[in-house]
Amino acid sequence: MNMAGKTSVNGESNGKVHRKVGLVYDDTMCKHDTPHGEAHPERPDRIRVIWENLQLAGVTQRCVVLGGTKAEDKHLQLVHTKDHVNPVKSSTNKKDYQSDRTASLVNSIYLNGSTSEAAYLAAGSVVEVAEKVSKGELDSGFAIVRPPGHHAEADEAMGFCFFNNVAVAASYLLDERPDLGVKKILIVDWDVHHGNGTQKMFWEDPRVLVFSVHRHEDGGFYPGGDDGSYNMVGEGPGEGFNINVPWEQGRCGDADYLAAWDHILIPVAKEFNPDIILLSAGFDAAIGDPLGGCRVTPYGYSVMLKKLMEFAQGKIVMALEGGYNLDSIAKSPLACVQVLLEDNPIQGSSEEMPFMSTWRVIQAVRKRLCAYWPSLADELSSKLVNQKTPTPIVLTSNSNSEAKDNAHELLDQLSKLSIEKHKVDTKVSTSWRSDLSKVDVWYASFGSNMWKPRFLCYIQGGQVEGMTKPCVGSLDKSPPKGITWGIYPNSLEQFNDVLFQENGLNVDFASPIFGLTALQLVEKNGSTPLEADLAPWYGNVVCLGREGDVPILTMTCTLSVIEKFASGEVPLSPPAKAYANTLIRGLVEGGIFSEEEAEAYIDDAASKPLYINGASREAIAGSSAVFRRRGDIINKNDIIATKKSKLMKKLKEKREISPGISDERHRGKNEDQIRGIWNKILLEKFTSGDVPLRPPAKAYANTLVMGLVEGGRLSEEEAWAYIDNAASKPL
Ligand code: X5A
Ligand code: ZN
Repeated sequence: MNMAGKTSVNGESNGKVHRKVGLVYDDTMCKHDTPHGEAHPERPDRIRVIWENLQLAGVTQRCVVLGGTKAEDKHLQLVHTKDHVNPVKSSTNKKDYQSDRTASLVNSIYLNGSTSEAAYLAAGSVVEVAEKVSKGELDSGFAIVRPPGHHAEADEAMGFCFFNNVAVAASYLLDERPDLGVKKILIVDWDVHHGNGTQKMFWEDPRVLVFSVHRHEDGGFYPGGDDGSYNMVGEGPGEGFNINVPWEQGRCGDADYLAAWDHILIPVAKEFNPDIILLSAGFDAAIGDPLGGCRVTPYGYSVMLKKLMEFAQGKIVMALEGGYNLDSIAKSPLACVQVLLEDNPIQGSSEEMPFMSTWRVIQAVRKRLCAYWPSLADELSSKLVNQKTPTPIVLTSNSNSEAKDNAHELLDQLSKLSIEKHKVDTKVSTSWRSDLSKVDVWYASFGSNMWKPRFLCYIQGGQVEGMTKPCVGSLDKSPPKGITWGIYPNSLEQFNDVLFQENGLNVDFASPIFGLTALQLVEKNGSTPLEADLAPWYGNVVCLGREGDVPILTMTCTLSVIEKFASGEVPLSPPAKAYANTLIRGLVEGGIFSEEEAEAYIDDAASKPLYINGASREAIAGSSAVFRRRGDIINKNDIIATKKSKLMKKLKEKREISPGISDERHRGKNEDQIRGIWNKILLEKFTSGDVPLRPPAKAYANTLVMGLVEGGRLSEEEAWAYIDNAASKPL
């Protein structure tokens, strides 16, 4: 057997040379903890879950595992003052932090008897990996350390940071190890917060190019002030060697970060041509992070990292900074280590477009820095920049209050948000929007909302044909990201605003109509009713499944409403013309039907009696699936055939007259009220899935499939399998 090229001591297997990746993990760093065991987002479990997940995935065996190394004082003092280093060092012996809780929590810092040891290990470990990578002993490495470092300034601990681990390592390479030949260092800081400490330490140093992308919001986001602005480019010889990409808003995701990579960082890195890259790898811009409010996925992180591997022969040293969602912080670092190992093609995709504000920021950064980096000089093409919908107006609060740093307090607040609670409660009313704005859901459109302009009215305000009055829109008018016809990604905040408006309620409610408790319930049970008096019609929220971690929600009418149809209390009759037109537009927009076909389709649907029996009653109550069976898929030819039937013609005529105008039960009702009744009826037909073999349900399934296919994520077959699977799962 010829083993050549299969295995070798140099990490070669299957003909592929694997890269030598160093990992530092040392349990001692877990001993840094809050003095009285109070909950704090920067907690020991952060590094534990990263490590456990790497082990679980079997990557630790394929890396070079190193224990922690303590930093030397003289190396810390390359960037910190003695007066800063010494108190941290001696904090081990001090007991005053234990007796004075408030002092210990000042400036987003806490100490216990092991803080000093952990801080020395964190800085020393990054130095160790940086040295080994510079020497070529390792190709790259990841120091899984805490406490983090990038907020720490020369003489100040802040933002959970004591020593600036990455800055210490950079200075060590440049000032202490000229023998290693490292002359130019690129520091990339993708932690959601600005790396204020690192910026200051290399402010006048052209050997270190500091790049930080962060939520800024004009100085409103931690650490705040002007330091994180794109005008901060460095000074003296360091002028042009400091680059800030300050997001104007939260909720930035893969598309926003990758746009910053493609249009700022990567072209500059090409020009700068670093000898090594140090990565301040916080994972608090990750989707689900309680502090960050952004939505970068593991895939996004891996692509950002992969793009950096093109430089410095892939010599990258990752150092953990923030990241406070234990689930996200387990996944994204694993995705990154897999990139460092270069053994897997990157899995995943992003359909989102950058926010308008993202392009604005990128343009501003390029303009400010193009004097130093000629590759930034060109105006971005308007085609690129206009890929996204209007400027989002983000009204949610982005306070950097300490309360928000405290996961416990945050959870406490969230647990107070319940659908049972609609009384004005000042504490809740100030927080529910910002809290729910960070929770992602997909809104699956139905009925008239399948016509995109109509749905957008519920988000952005306005009125389209077929609406009786203008919508105010959501208080957060930022456009849904990456609209795919039929399914709209959304925040739970906006979903609430759609529910409010669909039910004729004001959007300035003091509490959500559908909060986190309700979200949990709907995911568990498949559907959940809202409080009856608040939501007379669309009082049922249904979970159609999940796309990744994000639940797909829609709303239907309740069983009691369907019973009203069944009993004849609310009569069934074709929809009003304007409303039928809206539905037709939606169907045509989806590309399933020509206008004629869509008309026939609606007519056909309107001609069907509301069929309701025990089983479908149950289905509505459980509302587990709008598309119950595979055989329920629309057959376009059938529709076209139906269209030609005489019955269709009759029904069409009937519709054009006016909805059931001669009906006894309409006496005393005005046109709007009558139309309202028909609207609900048609809505019900499009949503509940109660009527087996009823065309609207099929069409709806089709639109979902088309949306998924259009998004480029799935083949048609895969999309059907996905929908079928979602529909068949008992939720
Ligand atoms: C390293 C890091 C965040 C500090 C937030 C303090 N620090 N409010 O993510
Ligand atoms: Zn951070």
